Amino acid sequence: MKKTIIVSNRLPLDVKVKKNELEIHPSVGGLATGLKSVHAEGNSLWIGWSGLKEEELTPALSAKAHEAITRERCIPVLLTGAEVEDFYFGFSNKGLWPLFHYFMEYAEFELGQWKSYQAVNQKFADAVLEHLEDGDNVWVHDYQLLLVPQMIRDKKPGVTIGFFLHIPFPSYEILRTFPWREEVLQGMLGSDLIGFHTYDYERHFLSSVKRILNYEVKFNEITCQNRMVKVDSFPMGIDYDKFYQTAVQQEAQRQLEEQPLAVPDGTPALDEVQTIVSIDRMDYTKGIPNRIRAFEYFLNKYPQFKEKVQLIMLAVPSRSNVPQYQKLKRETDELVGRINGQFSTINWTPIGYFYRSMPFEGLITLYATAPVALINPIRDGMNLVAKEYVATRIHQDGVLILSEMAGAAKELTEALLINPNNFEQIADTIKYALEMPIEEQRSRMGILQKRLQPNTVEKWAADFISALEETKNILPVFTSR
Ligand code: ADQ
Repeated sequence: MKKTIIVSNRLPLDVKVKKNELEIHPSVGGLATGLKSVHAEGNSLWIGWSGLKEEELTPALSAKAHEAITRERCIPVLLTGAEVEDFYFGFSNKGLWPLFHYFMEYAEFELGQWKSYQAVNQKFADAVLEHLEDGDNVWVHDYQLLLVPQMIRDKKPGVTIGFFLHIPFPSYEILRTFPWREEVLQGMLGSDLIGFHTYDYERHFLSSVKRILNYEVKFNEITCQNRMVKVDSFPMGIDYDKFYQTAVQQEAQRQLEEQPLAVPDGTPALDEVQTIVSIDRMDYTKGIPNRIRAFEYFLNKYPQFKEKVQLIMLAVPSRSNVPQYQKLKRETDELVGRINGQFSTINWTPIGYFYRSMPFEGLITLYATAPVALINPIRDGMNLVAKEYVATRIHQDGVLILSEMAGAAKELTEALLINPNNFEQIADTIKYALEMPIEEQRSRMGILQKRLQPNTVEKWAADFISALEETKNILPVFTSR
């Protein structure tokens, strides 16, 4: 039976060696969370890195790890310590990640790291080729593997390959500064179908292909040499029912304990401390320092909210050996410390800050108990947290404040959209959100939920795969298949 081979940098399992034993956890992050439900359907093989370095493994541990990973229908690509440094932390996370998120001043490009990026992409392509059977679809994911589609195509010209980029695709003016711009575009164009979260990213890609490679672009189709490549947007959804149903179960439990969630029946009274929640990976693209500074600005501008509102920030540790991330962590710690030191009273701490991962149940409680969510990335491909917040609002109350720089803002237009650099606007919007009458909350949230509920992550994957299948019908005109 033909299968889908999912290829992503990380597997859905994170494996570590501790005291000569293996520790296995599910991976956190948007891509892993989204594709797990696709993989659960059973007709796929997932190829990626498990988080282990070659040097850490004794033969016994290696066999154990292999057994545990393959049991989950996953194939590990093993990386050396040097590859993790140069390909992953180096080229991918110090080069491509900041560049594609418009943080040009953070982007570093080193020839040695580029060579490692090429070599590791080849390792992934080889792993795919080893497991590829006739009729299989290959679905490659994200910025760490931009060269993989063409590497596979070089060896197997007839195979059907899809590529999805989970982060923004930058405008031509940004991409043209990149030393290996032709190579990454050619790498992606090894695909039959290239997907982005939004139409804007798609447009940026098409314009770069036209201007850098001089290929013919008609609507969303690119003619490159003897093939045609289709480009489209597929906004990723979430496992809506899982979030909604867990929130329903938690509320049923609260009712048993006679502590149901308080839902305002008019304009919110603010007689208890209200929480504003934010959840992200600790990443400079997520706007964490901006959020804290904007919240400080809000407390100064509207002092009547002191002791009435608490910002709860959950930040999951991420790429913590990259210097920019260490700097961000220090800056966040200092800002939280300074503001809590300045504003706290015996009964109130303005910012509750948690630097850790959190189990799923805890995430749901956080979403469900916060009347406001403040999601203000500086740039974000999509941002699933915003969608998860909407899905847990079972009483249709609650207000989502969302950065217009998140891909999700294109769909979630009934959220209160803000520019993450405009503190005045954020402060006014927080006030507006905290005072929003319940009727307006319900009307906005109701529309958001209606839009998100049917557009699940399963549908996203199914839409992508069926568009990929479609390419088989149009391509033979151009190819030798
Ligand atoms: P991320 O940058 O990781 O994803 P996001 O889309 O918000 O960002 O997804 C984060 C996921 O991790 C969410 O499902 C969330 O529930 C989970 N998570 C976050 N913090 C957590 C915590 N403390 N504990 C447990 N779980 C936590 C990348 C892109 C995004 C894009 C996704 C999917 O950067 O723009 O939306 O891929 O394509």
